[in-house]
Amino acid sequence: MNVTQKILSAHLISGELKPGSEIAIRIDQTLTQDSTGTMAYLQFEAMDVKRVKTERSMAYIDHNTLQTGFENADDHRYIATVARKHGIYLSKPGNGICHQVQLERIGKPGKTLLGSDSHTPTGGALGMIAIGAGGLDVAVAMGGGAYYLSCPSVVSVRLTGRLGRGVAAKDVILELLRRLTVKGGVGKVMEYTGPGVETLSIPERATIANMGAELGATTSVFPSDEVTRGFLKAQGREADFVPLAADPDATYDEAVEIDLSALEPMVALPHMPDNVKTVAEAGPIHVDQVCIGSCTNSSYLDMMRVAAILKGKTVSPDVSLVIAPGSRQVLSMLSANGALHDMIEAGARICETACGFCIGMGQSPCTNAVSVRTNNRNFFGRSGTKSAGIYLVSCETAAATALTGVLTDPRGVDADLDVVMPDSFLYNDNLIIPPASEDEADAVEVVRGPNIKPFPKAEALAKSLSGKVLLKMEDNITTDHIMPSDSSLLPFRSNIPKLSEHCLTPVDPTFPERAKAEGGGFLLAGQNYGQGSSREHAALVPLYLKVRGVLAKSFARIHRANLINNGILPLEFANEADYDRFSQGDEIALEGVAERVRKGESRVPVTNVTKGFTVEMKLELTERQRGMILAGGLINMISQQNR
Ligand code: MIC
Ligand code: SF4
Repeated sequence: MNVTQKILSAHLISGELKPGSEIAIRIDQTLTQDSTGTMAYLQFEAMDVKRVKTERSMAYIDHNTLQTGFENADDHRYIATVARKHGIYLSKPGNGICHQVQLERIGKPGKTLLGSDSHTPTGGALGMIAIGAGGLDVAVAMGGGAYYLSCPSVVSVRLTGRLGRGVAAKDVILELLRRLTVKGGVGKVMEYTGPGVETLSIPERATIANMGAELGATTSVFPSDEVTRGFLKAQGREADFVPLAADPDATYDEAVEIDLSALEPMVALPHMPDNVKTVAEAGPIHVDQVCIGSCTNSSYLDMMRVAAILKGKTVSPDVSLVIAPGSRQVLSMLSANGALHDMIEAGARICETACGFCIGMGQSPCTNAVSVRTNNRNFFGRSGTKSAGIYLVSCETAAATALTGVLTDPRGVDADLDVVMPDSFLYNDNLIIPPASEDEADAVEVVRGPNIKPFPKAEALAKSLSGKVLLKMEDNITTDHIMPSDSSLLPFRSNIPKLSEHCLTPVDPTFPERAKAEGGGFLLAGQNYGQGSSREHAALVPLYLKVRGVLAKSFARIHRANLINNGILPLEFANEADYDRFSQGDEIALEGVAERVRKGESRVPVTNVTKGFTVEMKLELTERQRGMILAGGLINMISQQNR
C-alpha cells in the first residue's frame, strides 16, 4: 500500500478503496477558522450534539482580525463561547494562521484531519490525510459523524535531486501547477515519493502540500520520516511521532517526476495560480507592493531566509513591503533572535500573525498595482483592488524583489540562505484555550451578537423545477467570484442576507438584483465551477437567492459537496457542446426531476423552453447524496432521520 491507502484504510467506515466510489472515513481532528467557523458552529448547534466526539477539535481566529466595527469581534466572542461549551480548543487571535499552528502544535502523523478551509491539506506535510470541506461537513465530523468522499486516485509525485540555492519549495508546487493546471488534481491525492523527499524540511513540505489545493487535489501527503521526527521533537512533541512510509511494492494510479536540482524560481502571473512562468521568462516587471506571509509561506524557515536577504539593506523606494509571520511562535522567535530587527531596519511593515493581505483584509495595493506575494491565490479582485494584478512567488524571490523594485531571480542575492532548523522551537500554548469540563459546560452561555443571523435552509425537492438561466459564466469560476471576500464583506460571514447583495457581482454587478426579481432560477457555467475556497457561503448565498441548480461542464470537489449539502442540484452536461446552446435569460424546465432522483437515475432531461429543445444532463449522486437533495440538504436529512 501507499501512504494514502494506509491512512484511509485505517480510518475506513464504509465503502471500498476504489477510485471514484464513495467512501466514509473516521475523522480524528477537525479545525475551523473564523470566516467559515461561525456558520459551521451555527450548524453544529442545530444538530443538538452536546460535546465534540473527535480526538481534538480546534477553533482558530485568524481570518477576520481587522476589527473596523463590532461585527468581527462579536463573531470572535460567539466562536470563543460556543467552543468553550462544546469541547473545542480555541486558538485566540494573535496565535497565528490555522494551518501553521496546526502543523506546529496539533497535527499528528497517520491521523485524519477535516477542516473548514481549503488549505487544510497543509497537514499532509506531517503524514496526515488532511482534507478541506464545507463547514457543515466539519460540523458533522465534530459530532462524531463520518466524512463521505469520493475515493481519490493516488498520484506519485517522485522527487529526485535537491533544491539549488535560492530555489524554494514554492517553486516545486508552481512547477506542478504549470504542468497540471488548476484542474489537474481533481479527484486525486498527490503523494510525494522518491529520494528528494528527505531533502525537504517539514515547513517546505507544508508549502507544497498547502498549495496542492490549487491543483484541485483532494489532498497531498508526505511520508512520516526522520525529518518529521526531528520537527516534532523540536516542538516538544516527539511522542506524537509515528513512522509512515509506502510499502516497497506500493502502486500508484499515475506518476509525475520532478528533478529538484533542475528547478528555477517561478512566478504565477495574474489571475490564476497555474499561469506560471520562470522568473527569468517573466522578466524584470516593475513592482509596487511585496507581501510576504500566508499559510503557504510564513514559517520560521521562510522568515529567516527573508531576514537574511533583507539584512543590512533597504527596500526599494517604490515598493511597500509587508511581512506577516505565520504564527506567534514564528514572530516570537524572530524577535528573540534579532531577525525581526533586520526586517524592520530594511523598511518592512510588520503585520499581525494572521491571513491579512491574503484574503484582502487590509494592504489593498494602489490602482493598477503589480503586487508580488507569497500566498497561494491570485484570483481576480482578491487583493481588494480590482485593477491590481497579483504575482505568486517564493519568499526568496519576494524579498529579492522588494530590494530591487523589479521582479528578481533570487539566486544572485548576496546573503547567507543556509538557515538551520532549530533543535527546539519556542513553543508556548498559552493562547490555546481549553474548553470547559463536561460538568461546567452547561453553565457556559453562548454569546450571539446582532450580526449573527440564522442560516438559510433549503426545502424538499419539488416534483418539477423551472426558472430562468440567471447568469452564463465561463470556465474556472472561483468561489471568490461567487461570494467575494474582502475587508468590507468578511465581517458579514454570519449574515447571509447582507452577503447576498454581493453574490457573483465580480461577474455581473446586476446579478443579485436580477436573481431576487426573478424569484430565483439557475446558473450556467463552464469547467471547474466553484474552484478555490471551501466557503459554504458560495452555496448558502445562492440558496438564499433561490438558485435551484447549477448547469456546468464540471465542478470543483468542495463546492459540489457544498451545493449538495444545501440541496442545490449540480448538473453536468453529458455532452459539453450543449453548453453553447443555452443563453442567459433562457427559461428551462426539469420535468419530474424529484421522481428521477428518487429512482436513482443518473441522467435527467433539461428542457430549454425558450429555444424548444431538450438535452441530457448528468446528475451522478450517491444514495446518501440523493437523500440530501430530496430532503433539501443535509441538516433537513439529519433532522428527518432523528424524528
Ligand atoms: C481562502 O484562502 O480563500 C480562505 C479565505 O481561507 C477560504 C476560506 C473562506 O473563504 O473563508 C478557504 O480557502 O477555504
Ligand atoms: Fe488564510 Fe490565505 Fe491561507 Fe486562506 S489561503 S487560510 S486566507 S492565509
